[in-house]
Amino acid sequence: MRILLTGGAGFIGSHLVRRLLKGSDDQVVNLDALRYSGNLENLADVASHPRYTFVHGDMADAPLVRRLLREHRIEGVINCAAETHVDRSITDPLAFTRTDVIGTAVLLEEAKQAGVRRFLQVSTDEVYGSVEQGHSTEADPLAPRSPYSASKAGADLLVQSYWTTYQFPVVITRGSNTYGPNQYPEKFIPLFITNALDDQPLPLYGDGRYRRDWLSVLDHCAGIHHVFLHGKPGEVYNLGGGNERENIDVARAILHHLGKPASLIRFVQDRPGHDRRYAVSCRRLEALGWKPSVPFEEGLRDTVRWYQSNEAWWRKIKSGEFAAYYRRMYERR
Ligand code: NAD
Ligand code: TDX
Repeated sequence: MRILLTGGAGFIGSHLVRRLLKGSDDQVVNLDALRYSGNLENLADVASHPRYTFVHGDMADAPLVRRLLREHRIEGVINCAAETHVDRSITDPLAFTRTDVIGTAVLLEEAKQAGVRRFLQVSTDEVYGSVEQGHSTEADPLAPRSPYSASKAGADLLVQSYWTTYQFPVVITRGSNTYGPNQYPEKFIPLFITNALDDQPLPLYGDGRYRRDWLSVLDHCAGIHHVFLHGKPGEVYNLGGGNERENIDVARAILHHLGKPASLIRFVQDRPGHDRRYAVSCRRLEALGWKPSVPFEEGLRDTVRWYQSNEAWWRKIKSGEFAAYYRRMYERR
């Protein structure tokens, strides 16, 4: 299939490009605005692949999207691009409305007008809000609580409305917290690994007992690909790792893998509106034939090793824009 993927230079997107190119005859056009987390080094190994094209641009740019859909005779769209970090959404919420809501709206409308056969929206379990007990199912109401998750929920509602109103064949995946190589080090796991490697404090928010369900990026991409190929039009699919852990336990495991002391853990001021727990039921996607395959302990150990062996990748990031961000976010905590 000829696929337009947005956000392919980011963390999940770059793994997805590699997955789509492997073992199929898909053509992949990657449209990425190269915002702070977009990094072409993530794709160095596939840059000259004959079935891959990179386009530097914004998915909210309607004429550009229209031209790409036409010139490449695109049959399927996967929307992976977004502003993705909850802490940044607290200090700069409008950037999230612009990209996650307006950007998705433009892409969706252009894809419909071009007669695209498949549109997959990469969403998140955060749209269900904080889940005190049990597991969210796809039928649960959306109850987002941060500007990030509210923007993602807005996009989901728009995408679903295109099925209801136009029978435009959309599918949505709602993935849980994802980890693995090439994740921008603002996120919890890569931040804690790289800080620990430098013997810097690990800033644990609040009491550290918030719970997340960790999903390997390989499993996340396999799930997205599976839904893209086999999902029922108009349907939403939750995608979780089945690895629910308290943050403090993940922090301890990272320190253990690196042989660093627990004294590096620093309890800091909590994130405003911090969601206590996310947990999704994946029965629907399992019935469709997907299940996660990477045990968390193995996946975390391999991720720690990747950051240990790829210092040049993250060192460059942490000494650039990130350094000012880190001071802004953490010095006052
Ligand atoms: P990321 O921040 O690493 O990558 C986002 C990419 O989108 C970057 O390459 C960036 O340059 C690009 N981008 C941003 N705005 C753009 C625009 N207007 N036009 C084109 N490209 C643009 O994010 P990620 O963690 O890889 O997340 C990818 C997707 O998966 C997002 O939709 C996110 O909401 C979703 N998701 C992420 C997680 C997670 O834990 N990381 C979990 C569930 C869902
Ligand atoms: O410095 C930190 N200290 C800390 O205790 C950071 C950055 C995070 N945390 C906590 C907050 C969360 O409870 O760790 C947990 C994970 O935090 P993040 O990595 O920021 O992820 P989260 O807020 O759960 O959102 C992530 O999962 C769903 C992604 O960033 C989203 O893009 C995705 O949709």
